[in-house]
Amino acid sequence: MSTQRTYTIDVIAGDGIGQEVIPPAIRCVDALGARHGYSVVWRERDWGSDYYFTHRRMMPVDGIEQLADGDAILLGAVGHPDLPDHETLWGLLIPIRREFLQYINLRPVRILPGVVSPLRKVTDLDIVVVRENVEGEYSSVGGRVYRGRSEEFAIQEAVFTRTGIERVARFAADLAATRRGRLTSATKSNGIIHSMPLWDEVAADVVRDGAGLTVDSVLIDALAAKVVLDPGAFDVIVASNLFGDILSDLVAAVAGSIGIAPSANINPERRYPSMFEPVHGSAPDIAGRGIANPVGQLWSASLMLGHLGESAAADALMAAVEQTMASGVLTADLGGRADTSEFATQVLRRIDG
Ligand code: GGG
Repeated sequence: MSTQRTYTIDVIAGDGIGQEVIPPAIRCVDALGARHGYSVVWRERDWGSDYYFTHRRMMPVDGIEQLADGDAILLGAVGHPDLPDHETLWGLLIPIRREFLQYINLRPVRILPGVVSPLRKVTDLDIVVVRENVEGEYSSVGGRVYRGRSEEFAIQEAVFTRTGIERVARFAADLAATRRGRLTSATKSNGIIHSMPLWDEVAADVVRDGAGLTVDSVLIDALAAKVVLDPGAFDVIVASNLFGDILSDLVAAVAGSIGIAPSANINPERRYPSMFEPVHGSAPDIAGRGIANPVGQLWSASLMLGHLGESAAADALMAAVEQTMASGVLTADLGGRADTSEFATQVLRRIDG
């Protein structure tokens, strides 16, 4: 009798460099499967901006239902220079996060071997941003009136619920307890007078009995400065949808490049598939040149393997990535000369041992 574990994973390479960084991730996950006793049925979805140009939508009407019975989703990038960014995001990425209640967006960042921070004195950086992922400032509540006229205005509401804040704060506190025990909550309750005081109160309630945790609440503007000046002082940062998005790009840039940063959009209850995607977008400026850094995608694939319970394979993938980087094989965004394919070949060589 076979003991092989099989996973069904939907893969949406999407746009731009998503098409270039997804194939190495698939090859690595398959190569690890051969060694670690699992196999993957990849369901490749041709969704994204090219799909939009033919169908006037980013994914099929029943796209969410098509994904619902999979074990996980591996996403590349979305965004096209000929389409408004809100069309591409709200046509694909955001519906998946919301429909599958992926309310945690986990964004770990650290300085990987072989990388020198652009701020040379920064050598100590190991932070996880826990971003609230289905509400907050990313809300569809609002509207535009008098389009194109001088009287035109837009109203954009942010939606913060007690449940939404509580669950993200709890997840972040639990995570901090498994790490260095330090939790920072990003706020702006001095200027945003309704939602942010609620954020502060609920987060404080959640962590009140967080035994052994050091907890603080820092205004987002001061926090942005502090993570640049002294990133070593931070461990886990919990933030709203928008603040978490901005902070994680900032921290990734300080750690060397946005190209390395992974993310996991998690439905912690496992009622629905979770989605794994690099933090970077489709990068039209470098798309098609084969020079994209695949590390953010490979690290995201490692997070996916960990979520599926394949922790040995997840660790082996990151070990292969880190050994490759430590050997001096780096892509151009990190000052190296390797292209996407050469980097992937080196990682695969290490996986194959
Ligand atoms: N890797 C997925 C991607 O293309 N992300 C681009 C982006 O702008 N994301 C915004 C967000 O995460 O909210």
